[in-house]
Amino acid sequence: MSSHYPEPNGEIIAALCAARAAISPKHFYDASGSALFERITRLPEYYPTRTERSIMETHGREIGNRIAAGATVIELGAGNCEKARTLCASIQPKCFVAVDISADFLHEAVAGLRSSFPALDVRTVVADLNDEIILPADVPAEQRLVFYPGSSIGNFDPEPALDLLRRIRRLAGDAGALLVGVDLIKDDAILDAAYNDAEGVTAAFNLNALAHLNRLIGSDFDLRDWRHVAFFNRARSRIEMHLEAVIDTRVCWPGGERLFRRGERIHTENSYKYDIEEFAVLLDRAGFKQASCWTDPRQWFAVFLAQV
Ligand code: AVI
Repeated sequence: MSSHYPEPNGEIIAALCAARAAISPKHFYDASGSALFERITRLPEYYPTRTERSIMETHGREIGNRIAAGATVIELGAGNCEKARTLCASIQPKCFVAVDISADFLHEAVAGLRSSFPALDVRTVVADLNDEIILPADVPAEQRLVFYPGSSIGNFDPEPALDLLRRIRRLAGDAGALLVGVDLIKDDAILDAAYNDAEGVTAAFNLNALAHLNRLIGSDFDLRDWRHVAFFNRARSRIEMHLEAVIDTRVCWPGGERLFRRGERIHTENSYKYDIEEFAVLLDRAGFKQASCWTDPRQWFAVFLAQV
């Protein structure tokens, strides 16, 4: 195993070489990964997207009434901007800023938004949410609504999630708000099925991280040597996704290599599931002192509007 490499690949390689090998979930989202994720959101087993949508449809008017008119909407992890459409139609912001890690996907998505809302000032910012989120200087600072749907906050471990909420609090400013979707704790069988769909789209999404890494660091992962593993870890309240070597396999990259034994895993993602009170406490600790929450009849998913 080799462990000392110059940035930016150093971090990726150090994680691959760690005793518990890992790939950051941000490496899921190249163009193919973003397209696969879109397919996941439409799968029968993957309930979060449609449950969140149903909450927004049922309670959209009430949510909209609590948000200042003329706000600037900043969507984090914007992806295809589909969720922003409904929000923009109901609260009619002057400015919309789509923030995402995948540049290609983002530019395509906002083109559609611009043609549907010609008067809307639409901006794009390519950013990694692990860092401070810097917007162009002329994005209005007042009445910002940060929109973070899809329970993507669940992909951060508890401390980094709190740090991100604090960065969002700074981004929103003193008169701003956060509208955030949060997946809730439920039966193992429902959770496990959502991350092990029958069609194998989630497996393809997970394996695609290896193809992405091959391009990023010049490694030679053979996707056929790996299988998708996902399960709910109730003690830690999170779905864990891993890639497991199905044979002994040696992976090489310029300047290094690692032998993975059959059964050895690379941890690729955590997806935390919260209970409502626990998430409200997290918002409070991040500096959002008032929060309202809407949920679906089965209490599978929650949408919080958090104000400073
Ligand atoms: C983006 N994020 C909220 C998804 C989730 O459910 O944690 C990513 C995902 N991973 C597998 N399926 C979906």
